[in-house]
Amino acid sequence: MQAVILSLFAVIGLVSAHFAVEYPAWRSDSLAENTTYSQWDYPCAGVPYGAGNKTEWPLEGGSVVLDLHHPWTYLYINLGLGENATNFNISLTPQLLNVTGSGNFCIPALSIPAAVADGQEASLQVVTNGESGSALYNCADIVFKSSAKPLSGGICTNSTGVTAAIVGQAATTNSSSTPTPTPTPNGALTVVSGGAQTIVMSVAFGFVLIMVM
Ligand SMILES: *[C@@H]1O[C@H](CO)[C@@H](O)[C@H](O)[C@H]1NC(C)=O
Ligand SMILES: *[C@@H]1O[C@H](CO)[C@@H](O)[C@H](O)[C@H]1NC(C)=O
Ligand SMILES: *[C@@H]1O[C@H](CO)[C@@H](O)[C@H](O)[C@H]1NC(C)=O
Ligand SMILES: *[C@@H]1O[C@H](CO)[C@@H](O)[C@H](O)[C@H]1NC(C)=O
Ligand SMILES: *[C@@H]1O[C@H](CO)[C@@H](O)[C@H](O)[C@H]1NC(C)=O
Ligand SMILES: *[C@@H]1O[C@H](CO)[C@@H](O)[C@H](O)[C@H]1NC(C)=O
Ligand SMILES: *[C@@H]1O[C@H](CO)[C@@H](O)[C@H](O)[C@H]1NC(C)=O
Ligand SMILES: [Cu+2]
Repeated sequence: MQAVILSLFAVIGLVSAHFAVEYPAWRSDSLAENTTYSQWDYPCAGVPYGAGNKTEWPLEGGSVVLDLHHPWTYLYINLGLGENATNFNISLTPQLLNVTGSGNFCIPALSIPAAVADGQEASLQVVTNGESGSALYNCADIVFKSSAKPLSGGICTNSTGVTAAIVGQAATTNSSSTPTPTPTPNGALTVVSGGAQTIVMSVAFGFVLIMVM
């Protein structure tokens, strides 16, 4: 399988080169040809902690600017608290995004579903994947600062034709018509949370619903 991926990649070459994190500053340019970094490598493309700079990020959530190179990509962004975090177990994109188009994509302010204090060190893990399911990774190191502000205007833009949609939510339906798994009185609903994936199993209903978030 890996051989297939590698040979495909060799054919496609660097022309279809993955993605870049423009803001906050990524740990290192994982696309540079003079390194051993590879965006296929979990969790941070093989770039060691400490290789890059730390960006001050607002406590209430900051901006993320990506340069995407594929026609479309699934995107999720995870947060790991602490220095040299290896466990990126806080999802900042609870709903999987399908970003269509290549070029700049900016999320103006991602909210943080955890209590963070001024000076808290953390790392962002940006994950993209396509149809095959194989993922690409990049990390950016941040320090939460009450004085930091989200990006405004100019730097935070979406290139023409770059749009995002939440996977599984058709444009014609609204949230009240989205089916929601309901727990049964005897508690047959089990929620297993692990990393970026949440698996909801309802044994009583006789079906398994897997949501990749
Ligand atoms: C790789 O090349 C870039 C510019 O081409 C340079 O800035 C960087 O220092 C080089 N890195 C290594 C590890 O040689
Ligand atoms: C870190 O910031 C310094 C100063 O702005 C810059 O020269 C250097 O290239 C940055 N390092 C990385 C890995 O981006
Ligand atoms: C970060 O953690 C990894 C894995 O535990 C370890 O190998 C590495 O030396 C650490 N790096 C720093 C700068 O502490
Ligand atoms: C996330 O991982 C950290 C470090 O392993 C751990 O201390 C923390 O309890 C975890 N948080 C959640 C919500 O799983
Ligand atoms: C994601 O977007 C691409 C391009 O617009 C589309 O072909 C694909 O079907 C979408 N995937 C989902 C799950 O909506
Ligand atoms: C870019 O597009 C996404 C999804 O369509 C949207 O949420 C975001 O606000 C846009 N960014 C800017 C700077 O308008
Ligand atoms: C959402 O869908 C429901 C059921 O189809 C409908 O009753 C409701 O008015 C819709 N709400 C909005 C805001 O469109
Ligand atoms: Cu690529």
